[in-house]
Amino acid sequence: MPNTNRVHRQLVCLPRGEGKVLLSWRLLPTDRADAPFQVERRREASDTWVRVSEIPVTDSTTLLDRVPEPRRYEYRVVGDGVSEVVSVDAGAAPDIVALSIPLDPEMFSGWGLLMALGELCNDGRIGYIVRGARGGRLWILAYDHDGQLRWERNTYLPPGENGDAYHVPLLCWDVNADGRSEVVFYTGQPDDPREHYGVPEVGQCLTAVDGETGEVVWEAPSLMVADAMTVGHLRGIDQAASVVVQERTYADVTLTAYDGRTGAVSWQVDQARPAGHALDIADIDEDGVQEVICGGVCYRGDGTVKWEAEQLGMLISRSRRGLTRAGPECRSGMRSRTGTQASTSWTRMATRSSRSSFTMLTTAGSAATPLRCRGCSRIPLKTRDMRPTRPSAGS
Ligand SMILES: [Ca+2]
Ligand SMILES: [Ca+2]
Repeated sequence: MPNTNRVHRQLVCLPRGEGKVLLSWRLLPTDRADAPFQVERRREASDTWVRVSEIPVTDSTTLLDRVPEPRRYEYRVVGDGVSEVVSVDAGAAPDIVALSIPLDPEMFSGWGLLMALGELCNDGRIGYIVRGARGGRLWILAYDHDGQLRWERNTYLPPGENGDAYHVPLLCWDVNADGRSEVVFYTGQPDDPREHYGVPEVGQCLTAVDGETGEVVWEAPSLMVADAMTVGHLRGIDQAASVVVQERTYADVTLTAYDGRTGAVSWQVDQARPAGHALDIADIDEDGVQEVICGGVCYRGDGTVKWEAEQLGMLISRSRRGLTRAGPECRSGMRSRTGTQASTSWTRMATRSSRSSFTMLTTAGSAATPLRCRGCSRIPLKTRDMRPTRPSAGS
């Protein structure tokens, strides 16, 4: 018997002009790599589905359909279960926008704008968590996959010193391993007297709320709002997560790891070197425990230093905030020790791409054949890292 249960496959249908519709859907972890899918179409409000895939789709999760008339149709994908139904105007102009959600222009035209994605309702559908500003305070708003407002919370935080909120981070994750997603952000008090959030304040907290309801799960007192935040599994990939925050960016930083189950501080380190917008967590040695990489320093899951990169490669211009350029050490070559050749930017690039590229970087100094590139005799450079860059909002 075929499985007729409803399965959320994140089906996307986009008009591509001239009567064409592009469909894309998700291959689930429980699907075989060559799982067969059939695509079905019907006129909107019709009861009759028509199969449009001539043969089962087994080598991709996409299909380009040609419709008989330039009108609105509904689609679904049938594999192990039946996907959600998605409506599309096949006669519309080609578009790459799958979903447009209008937002309150008053709240989202100003200084607070930032968005994160996450499975708010634990149902396989991605929701949207948006940071906005209202009445001079930061707000967090959670929207369902279809754009319906689910909940909103006033953080009571004022804007930053520059009238912005670049460095007020936000994330969504199941941090306490109960099978439900949380949204984590900073909150102040209703009577917060500050004009700017960048000064210490008693009563300020790092707060985790339930993704579906917005109700508080835990609050961790925090005098400062950290510049960056990330989440990972520092006790083991199958254990509850930790939330790691980084205070300050271009000066010496403080890293704090919070136990995702309770919000208790697991460890805190003062790092006597600057960082950047590159706070990362990854299991770089594949031992099942993720490491934290910040400003060229790699920390084990318990907060002890695994290795520290030599300070080279990239310098930050303090006169022009956010301007990244190659440092003199890089142009003149460098001394090397195994496992130390990663600047902040390199580390970030490596941990976000693949383990192989990380291996390339960390063994460059000890490899029999040193890697070469333009402008540097020892380590590879990529021109995109030499360009001026702007700090990313909220990171
Ligand atoms: Ca949870
Ligand atoms: Ca590891």
